[in-house]
Amino acid sequence: MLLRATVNSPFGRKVRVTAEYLGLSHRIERVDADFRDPDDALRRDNPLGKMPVLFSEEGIPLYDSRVIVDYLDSLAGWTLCPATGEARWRVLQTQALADGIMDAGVSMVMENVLRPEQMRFADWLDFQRGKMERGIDTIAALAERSCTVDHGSIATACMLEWAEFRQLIDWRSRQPALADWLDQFNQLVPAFKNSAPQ
Ligand SMILES: N[C@@H](CCC(=O)N[C@@H](CS)C(=O)NCC(=O)O)C(=O)O
Repeated sequence: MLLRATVNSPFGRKVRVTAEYLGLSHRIERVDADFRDPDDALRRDNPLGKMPVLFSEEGIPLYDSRVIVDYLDSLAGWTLCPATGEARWRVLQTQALADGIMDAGVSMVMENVLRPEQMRFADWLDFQRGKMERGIDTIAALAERSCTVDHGSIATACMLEWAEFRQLIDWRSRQPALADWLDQFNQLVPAFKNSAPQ
């Protein structure tokens, strides 16, 4: 399988950590993608022009990251999300929240990186920062329950390290318990350490 994503994409990291944890990474080759380059095949493979895209074993260009991690889970026998019941919806809700925090962060990075300084919109940045702050507070409460390996915790761990890497929010001061949670996650998933943004 072919994965189009940079090493610093937090959504791409979700896929890489999931693949490694499930013992599938040897079946995946990663190739960088550039969403700013109109000639990059990314826009053909995913009309939204976003990474990650994973070419499945059947040759289907799969996106977005939630679909991809579900596909990988299917190959490995469905272990990363309970099939039914409240536990399933909690895992998927946590994943959606972590992804949403990353979406807000990506919007902030785009504003800061793509727009000339005089065109940056402070209210927009505050609007996105509010999503990150409320999201971090809620995810800290969810994470208090337990640390297990599933789609929700993988997305949460990728989100926390990426937000720190991009210096978008000081979640360690805001929700110190998340640091202990991340330590526990690191012990449960050694593959996570090896996939850090650079
Ligand atoms: N919902 C998507 C989000 C992916 C995403 O936003 N990726 C970023 C890079 S980390 C991107 O390619 N952005 C380009 C754009 O927004 O045009 C997913 O889960 O895969």
